[in-house]
Amino acid sequence: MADYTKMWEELDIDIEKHDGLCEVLPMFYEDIYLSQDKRPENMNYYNFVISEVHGLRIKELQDSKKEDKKVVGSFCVFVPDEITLALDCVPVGICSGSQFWVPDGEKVMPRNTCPLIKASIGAKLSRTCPYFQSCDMVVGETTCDGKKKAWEILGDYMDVHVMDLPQMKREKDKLHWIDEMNIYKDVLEAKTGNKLNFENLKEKIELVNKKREVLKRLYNFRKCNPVPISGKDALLVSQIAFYDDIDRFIEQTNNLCDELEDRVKKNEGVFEKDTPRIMITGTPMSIPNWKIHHIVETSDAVVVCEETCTGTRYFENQVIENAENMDEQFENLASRYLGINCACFTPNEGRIEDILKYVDEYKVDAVIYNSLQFCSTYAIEYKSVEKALKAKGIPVIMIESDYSEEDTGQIKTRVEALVEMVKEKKGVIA
Ligand code: BJ8
Repeated sequence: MADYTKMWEELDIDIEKHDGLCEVLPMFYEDIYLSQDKRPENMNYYNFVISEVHGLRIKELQDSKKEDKKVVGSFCVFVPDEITLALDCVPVGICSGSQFWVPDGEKVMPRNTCPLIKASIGAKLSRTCPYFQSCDMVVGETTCDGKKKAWEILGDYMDVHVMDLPQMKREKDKLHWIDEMNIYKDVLEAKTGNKLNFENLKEKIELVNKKREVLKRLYNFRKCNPVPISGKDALLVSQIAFYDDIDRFIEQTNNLCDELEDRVKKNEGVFEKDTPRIMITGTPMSIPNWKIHHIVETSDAVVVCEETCTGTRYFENQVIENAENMDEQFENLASRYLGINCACFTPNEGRIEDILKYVDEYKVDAVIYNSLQFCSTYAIEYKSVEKALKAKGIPVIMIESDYSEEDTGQIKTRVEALVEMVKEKKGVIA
């Protein structure tokens, strides 16, 4: 990586502390990612993105700012990128997945708060995340209680706009979400001086749909046996989708998919045919949270699908492109976004339907229900998911964890037991 110290200084980064962060990531990445066998060649692009995660992409954001574009950070897949992009802003997902930031988050939040929230707040407070430092504004949302209260703290440090996400999916909730998207539009228009119109919104609806389409294309290859790409690599691509330049991401991911198509034709996989196939469902996995995937894929199994917000919830369901005016565009946006089945909603049967559908589509042998510690909505929802999976004869375990490595051995033991059970069931071992 080139020397970006001057740029980081201009972003008011705590250079010394940031150096500590930059030191560990390459080793961590090498151990987890570069050690994999038979990786698709096109993963080199994503290796490069990671190697420049605090460098080139940040420089690109600064260049956009010089062209008067605003950088808008978000923490949830409900924030409509279509509106952000149509108002000539650059959206970046800034959920944090590293233990590095947790201690700083704990300075202002109770320890028994979800690590994703503590790390996100800690990333800002410690001035070690150049994405946060690049943001002209961040958009929070009223999903879980922890996040709701975190925005109040974050508001002391930067410009925060909060979108009031309904917690049910009735007609009046849809109208409320349309209203919230309109308020978001007004806030961004005031900030940028730009105006949303039918044409610029149409263009960005089509663009974001293309991003969803390519992610869906990638995931479809994971339905094959043998699987042409590891779960770790697919997760990485999804994570990068949140902050990479959208046009480049679509192009590069299509290149990767072309290679995977070729692999499938040749019956080439990254794991042996019939390797136990695991689906992960639950809370999102932000960069660099690769913990569970790494454990699974070093335990003689492969992750074939994530029913998470860094997985299917991010790209499933397109925004319908048949609108003839802006009211219809907002209606179509609301319909698509309210189709996301987050545990913050009640009832949330749609999530169970999705999980059962993916079990069939991805030929899943077992499910790992992954919940970040202290996330009560996902933890509580486990029981109904477990019941539905058991009724279908699909083994499931729940893993509650944080970003630290302390419980890795214990989790590995449980995952190995699950994999053994699958192998016995499939008759792979006597
Ligand atoms: S749509 S999953 S991205 S809210 S894990 S912070 S819920 S205590 S991240 Fe999420 Fe949007 Fe829902 Fe998806 Fe709270 Fe739970 Fe932590 Fe969570």
